[in-house]
Amino acid sequence: MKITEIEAIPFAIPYTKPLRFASGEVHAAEHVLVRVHTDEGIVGVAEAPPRPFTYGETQDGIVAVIDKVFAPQLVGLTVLEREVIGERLARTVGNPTAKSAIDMAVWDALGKILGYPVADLLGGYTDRMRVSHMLGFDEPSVMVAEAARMRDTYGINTFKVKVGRRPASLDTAVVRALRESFGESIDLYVDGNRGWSASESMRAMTEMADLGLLFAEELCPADDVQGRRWLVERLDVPFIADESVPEPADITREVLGGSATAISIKTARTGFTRSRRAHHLAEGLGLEVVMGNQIDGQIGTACTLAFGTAFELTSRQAGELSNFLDMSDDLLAEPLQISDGLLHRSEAPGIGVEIDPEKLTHYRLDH
Ligand code: MUC
Ligand code: MG
Repeated sequence: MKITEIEAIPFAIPYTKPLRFASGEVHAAEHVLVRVHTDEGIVGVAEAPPRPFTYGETQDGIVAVIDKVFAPQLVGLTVLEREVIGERLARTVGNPTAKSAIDMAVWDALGKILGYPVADLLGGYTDRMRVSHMLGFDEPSVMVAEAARMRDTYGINTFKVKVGRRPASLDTAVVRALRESFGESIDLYVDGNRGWSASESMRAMTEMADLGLLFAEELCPADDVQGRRWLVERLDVPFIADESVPEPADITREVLGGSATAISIKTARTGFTRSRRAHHLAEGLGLEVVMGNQIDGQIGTACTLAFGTAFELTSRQAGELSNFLDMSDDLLAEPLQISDGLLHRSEAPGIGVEIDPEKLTHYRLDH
């Protein structure tokens, strides 16, 4: 059970098409594979996606903080001591995806040692989630064609539309075109990645009032506290906090302050241990939850799925589990398969993923 080594391996896999949104764009999965080795020869894995526009982390920075700061503090602890591990990681501020990948790789190792899926160890609520697909910025006709492809190929019928451009009509035209093309056969919600002001957000939401949106996510800057409260009070759909709640404590502050009514839980930034705290807060505060995507690859998606399927509240809404479809390849020996709009979790111990050694050799950047 003792941790003997923690590896941080940078790799890069190109996207087939870039994902564009109000705070940035992603052209390649330049992630870090984290491997936690134990003294019985078990290896737990997870991946950290650097998102400088959201958390300030970079690929080089994640490798450095794991090699130089985190690994020396954790080697020698056992994978059962997850609260001690969390306490040591918390001595360093920031670095949410580096910390979370370590946490999830530790859970993966624990699951493999015990012989149970992490989803069962966490809660074991269900074996599947409905999938929501994220549509990045483009022309309305291109975004409608992408949604049609996702529906026809994978059976996906929930879409999160990226908004936050100026003028806002660029985005409202997309949402209207989607509703007109698919009618009530799809569910739609929007994510602004903080792109609009509170008043621009209100005008756009008024313009889309007849389009039956499920949620609005992070439309305007979180530090415009007054503007955001003003907006959230006036909206008649739940307002999802994403970038404004990187830590469980932020959820309490945002919700009690009246600037959010729902949350996105991303295992990429809160791992399993702190996502569990976020889930319990959501339950206590009566919040809707969407399992979000940090533009994860298949390993990260398997982590989101393991956590999402563990609880009723996290599996109620469709989870954002399909960004990996835009990648040209991945590291897994057996790729995740979405069909009938569903993703089933693996029954294998741990997170349930196996790295293909040849793919890792091909895509790793460190030799
Ligand atoms: C999302 O839900 O916002 C884009 C930026 C980020 O932090 O996550 C992605 C998706
Ligand atoms: Mg978001």
